Amino acid sequence: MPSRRTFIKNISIAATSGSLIATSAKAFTVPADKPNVTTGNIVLSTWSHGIPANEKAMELLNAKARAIDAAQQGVMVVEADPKNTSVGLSGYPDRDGIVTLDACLMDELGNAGSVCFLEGIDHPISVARLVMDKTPHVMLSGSGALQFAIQNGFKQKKGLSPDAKRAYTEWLKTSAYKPVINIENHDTIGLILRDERGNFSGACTTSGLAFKMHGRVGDSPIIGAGLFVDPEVGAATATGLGEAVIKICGSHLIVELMRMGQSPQRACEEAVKRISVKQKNFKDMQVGFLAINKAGEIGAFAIQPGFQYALAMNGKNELKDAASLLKAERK
Ligand code: SD4
Repeated sequence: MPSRRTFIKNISIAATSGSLIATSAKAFTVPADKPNVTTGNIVLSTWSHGIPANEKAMELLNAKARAIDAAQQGVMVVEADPKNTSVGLSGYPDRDGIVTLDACLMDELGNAGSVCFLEGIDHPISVARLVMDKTPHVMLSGSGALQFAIQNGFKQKKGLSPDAKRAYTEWLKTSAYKPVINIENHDTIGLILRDERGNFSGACTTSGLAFKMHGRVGDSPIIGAGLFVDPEVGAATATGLGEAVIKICGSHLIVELMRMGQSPQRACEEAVKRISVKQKNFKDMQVGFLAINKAGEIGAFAIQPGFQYALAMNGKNELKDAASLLKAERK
């Protein structure tokens, strides 16, 4: 154990040469990365459905809309897609045959709104927005979230999309409950952005794991897990097995690492590494992270190969492959 004097001395040395992380065992520094500054609007989002989401968000940013409006309306494009089986009401149901939705957002001031375990509403992200704007709370769940949505003019819809109905009927043949992580498929949309004035915002929305237990809530509506925005530092979002992300407070961890000087890429890698160290079954799951910092640098990293993300900046909107901890042997 270092003496108090040594500890304090270490702190002052660390404070001059980088950022300090103190644990119960020791204090150590995180060497700062040198940023490459990028100007202009940047939108970053998960999976190939991020392309149309980015397009919408960028259109709004170019028209000088508020960062939060751009983030919200970007993910609404995906929520509204009737072919998408993992976001919005066309998503696959839980094991009781009911689609339950999770969504959250954070604005350029660090305000937050969230809904979880919400049934029958087309745009859960818009309900989350109202929670943020109109209530003293951050998160509403289940029947309370639904009641609030209906009071605010949302219409409740019942039933499954034809695709979801087919998949559910097939699943019922075995009813084997084991989360199958869509390693190569798209799932949650997490969208984070930095506008040309340096404002950050983010939005995250999903129907969650297909055939999950009724009542299961993943990382996507949890501030600090599926999404985190800090106006002073940047933003991060997650996709994949929510249970793994919640256990390390993934998005918050990444933003804190960036606060201490790590690049978004290194911070995403560190978060994935944290999962691999703490969670023995990490080889059987997929988690992907995205991050963006004040300088306009971006980061993307996943456990498994196959995680794609959409990046819009400098007049382009492109789908990219994220690097991963594990090699491509699964493909
Ligand atoms: C969740 N991260 O609910 C979300 C989406 C998901 O496979 O399940 N992806 O955990």
